[in-house]
Amino acid sequence: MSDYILFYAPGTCARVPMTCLEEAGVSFESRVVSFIAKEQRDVDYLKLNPAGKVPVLVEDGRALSENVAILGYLGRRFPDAGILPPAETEFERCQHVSDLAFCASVLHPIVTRIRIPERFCSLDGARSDVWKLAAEMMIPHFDFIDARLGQSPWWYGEKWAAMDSYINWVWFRVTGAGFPQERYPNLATHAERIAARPSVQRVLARETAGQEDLVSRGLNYGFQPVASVPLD
Ligand SMILES: N[C@@H](CCC(=O)N[C@@H](CS)C(=O)NCC(=O)O)C(=O)O
Repeated sequence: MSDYILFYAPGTCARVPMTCLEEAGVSFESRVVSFIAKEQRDVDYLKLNPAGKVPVLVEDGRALSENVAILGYLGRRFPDAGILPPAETEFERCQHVSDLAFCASVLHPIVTRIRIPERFCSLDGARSDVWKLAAEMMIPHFDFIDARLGQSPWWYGEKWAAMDSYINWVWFRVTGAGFPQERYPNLATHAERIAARPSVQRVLARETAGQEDLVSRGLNYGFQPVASVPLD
């Protein structure tokens, strides 16, 4: 019997808390949610998270949603896992929350527009407009992140933290949707460091198993990339 259940879908932002659970070395069950079958809108799932989103972390029958809350909880619950960096003061702790919220509230909505622009337009041919506007919105954020990652291997210096996996998920998602990588060498080498972590390899194996389960049930999520649009 696992201590935790994590509801996730392959490739989604649930990869970040899943990585933290692996880094903490705790036993957890990962339960795949099919977006094609709209399982995130099932009555029972909405009882766990009324927003109908992954991730959801279940502990002792209680559900926690929203990455900032889940990552903050896991960071405090497993202080030796390095999920959150050390903080001397309440102000520093809140700065770390602010970093995670930057990923969740600023970057993630841009990711969604780049990945699934059709959710934000109805006119034929407007997908590429939404993609382009969102990609241009991402540029100053990536400029800032890339410059910071040029100063040290990880976001907070010499050690991995959840923030690194969150940034890497954003990078993985948008570069997988045609966002150009060339301007961001530090994000690219950071991605190589992330991929080398045993925790991440275990997460990818779980995602692959989940993906195979979806495919076997005829529930593969068919991603439709936008044809390449030059950025200004
Ligand atoms: N603010 C939420 C965002 C979660 C979210 O948007 N999850 C996406 C996957 S990356 C999702 O579940 N999408 C399903 C849907 O919108 O129907 C968090 O940080 O946990």
